[in-house]
This record gives sequence, C-alpha cells and structure tokens, in this order.
Amino acid sequence: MSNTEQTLSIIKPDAVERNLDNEIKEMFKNKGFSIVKEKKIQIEKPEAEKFYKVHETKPFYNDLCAYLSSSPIVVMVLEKENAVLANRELMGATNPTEAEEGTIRKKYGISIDKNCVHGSDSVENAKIEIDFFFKD
Ligand code: IDP
Ligand code: MG
Repeated sequence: MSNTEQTLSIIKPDAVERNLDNEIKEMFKNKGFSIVKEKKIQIEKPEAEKFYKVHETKPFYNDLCAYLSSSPIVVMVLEKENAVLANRELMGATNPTEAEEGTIRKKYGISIDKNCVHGSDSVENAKIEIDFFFKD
C-alpha cells in the first residue's frame, strides 16, 4: 500500500550562505522527493525559539536559535513515499562526522551546528512544522 507523506525541510544558513541550496534541492529530487512548497525567508530569533522549543532546556538552545535566525534559510515541504524517514536518511546523522556517505550532512556539513539541513523527525511533528511555516 502506498504511504505518501509530507515532511518539512529547512536548508540552514550555512548552506544558503555557501550557495548550496540548488545542489541540495537536486539531491532531494534525485531521491524522488517532490518539492511541493518552497520559500526563502529570514526569521526573527523569537520565531526560531518557538520552532525549536523542544530543545529549550538544551545547552545549545540559545546558539541554535541565534544561528537559525542569523541569515536566510530555504523552507520546503517535501513529498514522497515515507517522506519523513526517507528525508532523515538522506540528511544523515546530526553530527556530520557521523553521517554516512551519500548523505547531505556528510557531503556538505561543517559541524554539528552547521549541518546544512533540518528535517522533521515524525509524521506528527512534520504536520506541526509545515503549519508553522506555511499556514496563512
Ligand atoms: P536533528 O537536526 O538531526 O533532528 P536535533 O537533535 O533535533 O538534531 O537538534 C537540532 C539541531 O540542534 C541540530 O540539527 C544541530 O544543528 C543542533 N544541535 C544538536 N545537538 C547539538 C550539540 O550537541 N551542540 C550544538 N548544536 C547541536
Ligand atoms: Mg530534530
């Protein structure tokens, strides 16, 4: 049975600054993802704090939110069979040094904080995150 899903992807400031957005989008398309919505925006720090609220008790929370709001990002809704898991696989491990060959973070990630991409971690969170950026 088919299980088409949508997930939220963000190309983070480090990748946009290095003009990697088109290459990363090609990696998604080559894996069979459709980019059904897309916008390039810069968010304010309070918005980043809301988006990353699940991490508010972590020591890296403040830096993470400052970073995500520091320069433009590309926010996308990706669609394909089992998109949430497929996107996590294509992204690779959070720390690029642990990411597998062929993943976005292995190829382009600089460090655990400058790891190029965000991807929803569950179908439930994907819905919340898609609404966060695309509900109008
Ligand atoms: P994920 O992006 O792979 O889902 P999460 O654990 O949800 O990873 O963390 C969100 C983001 O917070 C990561 O992508 C990374 O940019 C940052 N982050 C996670 N762990 C650390 C850390 O130990 N130090 C600094 N930044 C971190
Ligand atoms: Mg996460």
